[in-house]
Amino acid sequence: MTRNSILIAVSMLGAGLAFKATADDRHHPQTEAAPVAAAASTAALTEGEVRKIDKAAGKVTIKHGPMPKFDMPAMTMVYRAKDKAMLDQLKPGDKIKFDADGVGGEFTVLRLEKVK
Ligand SMILES: [Cu+2]
Repeated sequence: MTRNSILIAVSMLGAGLAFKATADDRHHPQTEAAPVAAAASTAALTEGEVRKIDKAAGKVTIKHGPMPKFDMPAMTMVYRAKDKAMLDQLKPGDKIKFDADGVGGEFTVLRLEKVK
């Protein structure tokens, strides 16, 4: 379900971009890279489920879907929270979407939102 919805979102973006590129091409051929970057950041949000929270350590265990950015398959792993306050609103079992990156050698959640 995760993979399919990402694929659908990406192909919809692709269709939109193709249309835009065609319309703008003659005047601004050098701007093509900008929409691609926007698409990448949209696709970077990964779906996951909170398994465990360690507020004292600022860590959260997330069962997440595939993360193409890290060439990572679906798995359960521990992330550091960029900001410990991010963990206040979470409890085990919550469904989330999040963005993560390697910060100081640790996988770190930069941003997350609960999925209703
Ligand atoms: Cu992982």
